[in-house]
Amino acid sequence: MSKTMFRAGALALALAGCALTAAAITTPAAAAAPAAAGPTVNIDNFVFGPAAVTVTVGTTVTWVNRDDIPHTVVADDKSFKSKVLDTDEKFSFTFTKPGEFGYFCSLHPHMTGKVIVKAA
Ligand SMILES: [Cu+2]
Repeated sequence: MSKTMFRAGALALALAGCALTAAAITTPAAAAAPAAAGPTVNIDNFVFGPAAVTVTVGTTVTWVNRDDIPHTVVADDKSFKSKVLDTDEKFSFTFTKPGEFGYFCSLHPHMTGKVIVKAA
């Protein structure tokens, strides 16, 4: 009797393990975006660094606030706009058109940067 129960428990664990494995395999594929991962711009001491990055069309740029005060990332032409980023929060934007995209921090407008997007 107890042996049977043990086996049933082991089978349940094995099935649970299979379900977890299947979920682990399925999730990243479903979340995969066509965009290429691109450079990271660190926001530190009221500076976007590097101040200018050059990417190709389809590249995602990620900003990370390494400062201990909030900042934002807002395009001059408003084509992208982050929420207020607290320390260690991130914002990503995928550039789909070539051009030069200046941006600034709406909380500290003297903070500026630029993304140069080249045709792929
Ligand atoms: Cu700021």
